[in-house]
This record gives sequence, C-alpha cells and structure tokens, in this order.
Amino acid sequence: MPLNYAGLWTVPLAKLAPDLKAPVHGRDKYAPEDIDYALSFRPEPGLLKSLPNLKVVFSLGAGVDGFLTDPTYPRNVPLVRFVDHGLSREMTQYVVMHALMFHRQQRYFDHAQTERKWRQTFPPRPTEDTRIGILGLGEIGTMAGAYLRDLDFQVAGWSRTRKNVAGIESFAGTGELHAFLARSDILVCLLPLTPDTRNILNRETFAALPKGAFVINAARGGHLVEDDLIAAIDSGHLAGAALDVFQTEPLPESSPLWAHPKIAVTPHVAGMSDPWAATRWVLDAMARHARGEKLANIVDMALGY
Ligand code: NDP
Ligand code: OXD
Repeated sequence: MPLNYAGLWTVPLAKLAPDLKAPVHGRDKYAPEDIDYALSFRPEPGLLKSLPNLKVVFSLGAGVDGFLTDPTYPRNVPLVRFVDHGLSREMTQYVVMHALMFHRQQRYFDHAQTERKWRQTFPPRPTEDTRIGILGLGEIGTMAGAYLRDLDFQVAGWSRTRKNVAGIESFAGTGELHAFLARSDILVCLLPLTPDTRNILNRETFAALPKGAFVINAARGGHLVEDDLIAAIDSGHLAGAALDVFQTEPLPESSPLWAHPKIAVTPHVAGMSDPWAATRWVLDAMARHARGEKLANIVDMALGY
C-alpha cells in the first residue's frame, strides 16, 4: 500500500504550527485564492496552476520531476526542493548497502544458506580494485561517494559540471560519459529525472560498462529502460541490479523484475523524507520568505532540477 502522505504531514503541521490554516487537497474545502504556499511531492496535474496567489511551492522530496513533468506547472512560481542531511544519509545507506551486498556476494550466500551449503569463496576482486561510478554527484551522490571512498573503493562521479571532491574522480558532461562508464564496476544512478537524463540507463549505457558490472538505481524509474536491463543481465553482460524506483509505481505484479533472481526490488523507500524534519524546514522557509529573504535550493526551471 502506498503511504498516506497527506496524513503524514498534517500531524507535524498541526503540532508545530497550530494556528496555520493548512487544508489538505481532496480532503478539506478551501478557496484556491487563499493559498499562498503549497507543500507537495507529486501533485495532480493542473492543481498548482489553479492556485492564483501561490508564492512558493515546496517539494517534500529531493526530486522535482513530479512537478515539472506537469506542463501546466506555473513556472513563475519558485519551486524549492527538500535538501536534508537525514534524507541524504538514508539514500547513502541504501547505496552503500547494495554496493556491499554485491561486492560481498551476499545474494550468493543467502542462496547457499537456503540449501544448507557451506560455499566459501573469495570476493571476485579486491576492494581497492573495485571501481564505483556515481551518475549525479550532487547532494546525495557526494555523500554516498564519500562513504564508499572511505571504504577504499575507487569512486568516480559524473555530473554536468566538474567537481572537486577529495578522493573522488570527476567526470563531466556527455563527452566524458563513456570513459566514466568504462571504468565503473558498480554503477549508481543518483541523477534528477530531466529530459536530458530520461532513459539514460539503456542498452548502450550497459554495453559501455565492464562485463560483470552491477547497477543500482535509486533515482527515478524514468532513468531506466527496464527491458534493456533485463536483456543485459540475461545475456551475462551485467551481474545484476538493485532497483528502488520504476517506470510504473507501484511496480505492477506482472513485472518480470519482481521475480528476477539477479535483481533486488524495493518499493521506492531508499530515502523517505522525515515529515517532522520537512515540516520544520517548510515553516522556517515560509518565515524567511515572509521576511523577504532569499530561499535556498530553488529549482532551476531551465535545467529541471
Ligand atoms: P542534486 O540536484 O543535488 O544533484 C543532482 C546531480 O545530478 C548534480 O551533480 C548534477 O550536476 C547532476 N546532473 C543533473 N543533470 C545532469 C546531466 N544532464 N548530466 C550530468 N549530470 C547531471 O540532487 P540530489 O542529490 O539531492 O537528488 C538526486 C535524485 O535522487 C533526486 O532528483 C531524486 O530523483 C532521487 N531521490 C530518490 C529517492 C528515493 O527514495 N529513491 C529519495 C531522494 C532522492 P551538477 O552538479 O553539475 O549540476
Ligand atoms: C525524493 C523521493 O525525491 O523520495 O525525495 O523520491
């Protein structure tokens, strides 16, 4: 069952700002012209456009594709995204966990356990020789990369602009994508979903990875061509994948991803915004906005993130 998001936010809002009028769309009656600020994650298309006096939209998640894929989104209204240490940390845990599960062959040992078999093996390659590539070296990618670097993996990141992060090699722009992929034994996607990055995890991308590479997608389902991934794994080119996000969510029961022995599936839970932290952030940002201060983490409408 998807979580009832509105229900999650109303409790902290009522506790932290009891005097604030905060109607829940679809549950409470409200006059569209009374709404100054909107808090949302994947608003129904057209909803934000229907609020004529909207001053700021707060994205309760880090990714804002749920707003910008709506062609009616009022682009003159600032969209601010949630950037939070706790959220980045949860995402980092997911990435590190799946990188280590692959590196330490945990699924192989899980399987051996079901057969009561004592199957000792060495890791396929030493940690220092294992190259991890992170697509998207932003808030989350940088934190995940730093933890993996500190575990002695060779970490590189790919971003639009060049980065200078100690111990992490930086690749930038489409011109350097192929070289980045060619050195990535574990490929992690932490990109925002934009027209430039949609379907970036595709047949050509997988072919550019070294044989036996593993793919972790914790960003958006729209990044991944699911059939291409299955074909690359079934052909033996890729070793497997960990997926938290899908083209269609909830992932339909009929999807072959569920039962694939080399794919780990989770239901978009890699990083969940803490409602209390996010509510404190929204209230603080609203106060700043009311004082005429500039808000941090405003989405660049042209870039889409
Ligand atoms: P940021 O905006 O901080 O980082 C995005 C990174 O992607 C930046 O390094 C940016 O480059 C890079 N990038 C964007 N477009 C391109 C491009 N065309 N080519 C190369 N690099 C590009 O985002 P966050 O780290 O905060 O979040 C990343 C994503 O993680 C979110 O958008 C969301 O989709 C996903 N997410 C998923 C969650 C889950 O539960 N599964 C939870 C939270 C987030 P540059 O730095 O040069 O601008
Ligand atoms: C996010 C998410 O973008 O939870 O924060 O997917």
